[in-house]
Amino acid sequence: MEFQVERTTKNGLESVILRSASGEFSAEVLLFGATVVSFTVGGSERLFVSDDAIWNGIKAIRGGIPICFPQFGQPLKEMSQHGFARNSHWTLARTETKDQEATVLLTLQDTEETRVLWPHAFMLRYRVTLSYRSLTTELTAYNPGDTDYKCQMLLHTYHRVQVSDMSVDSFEGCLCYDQLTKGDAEPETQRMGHIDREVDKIYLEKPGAKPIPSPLHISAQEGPMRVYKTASKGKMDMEYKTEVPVDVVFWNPWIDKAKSLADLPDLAYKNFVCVEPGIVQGWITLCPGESLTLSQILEARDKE
Ligand code: TA6
Repeated sequence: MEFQVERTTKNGLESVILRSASGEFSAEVLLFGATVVSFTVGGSERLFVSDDAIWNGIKAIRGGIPICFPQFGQPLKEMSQHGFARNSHWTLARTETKDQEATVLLTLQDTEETRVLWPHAFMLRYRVTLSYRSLTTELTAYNPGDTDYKCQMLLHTYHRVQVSDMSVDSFEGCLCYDQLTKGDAEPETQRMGHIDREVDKIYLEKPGAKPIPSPLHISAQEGPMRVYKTASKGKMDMEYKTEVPVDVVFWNPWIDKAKSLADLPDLAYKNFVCVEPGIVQGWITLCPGESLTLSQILEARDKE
């Protein structure tokens, strides 16, 4: 199967389209925020992007796969929620096509502006690969500097679904921290992840707790989606890496929170669920010369 790459623009923002020559599969990633804004399978869009998203190259796009780095949420108040990667202008480093896939590599490194927010040298490489039925997004953070830094990272993926007919299989038994109640983390009792109210849960992967399945299975009208997640830490450009646990955030704003988001139509909460692999419990320290990689594979299946 032949794949192609095309540089273009979307709503005035530079983008790269990856597609199979047949047109059966495609993906589009912006240079702004390195945000993937489309993944289509058989002509069906599998990611959600808000109709009210703001495409001004300043505010992060509401939807697709925003990148959260160097923080998730806003533990460091001097930096915006979810960090600056998702509203920074990335560099297109390389595109590549092979007989079974197409890849685009985007990079971001520290600038005067980022050093004001976060006083560290860093390099991010984001590899987006489209292949048969699958979209792989791999984010690597490097420490090219001479002092340690601590970071978090997360791929804030918006899946296009009808929440009334959607389930995630399965967080059952996984350690769950509920961001709404902010109590102690407890094992999830629900067999299937459903949405019938505001949900903002962080499932924690840690020694002694039930591992979060990889893949997670999202069942939806649009067709099943499998979400694979892995992370590793090592020395830059050296083979040996150690595995890093990957947490998963499960979010839908529901009615009231949706109304509070200016870049989301009031009723759009019905049309997406966020299943977000990331490294968000505590911080990962990268010593000079170390790297941290988070990978997500979305594998779209046909409607059953
Ligand atoms: O991923 C869950 C979350 O942290 C929610 O608490 C909600 O704030 C969501 O991210 C969206 O955040 P944003 O800054 O994109 O509006």
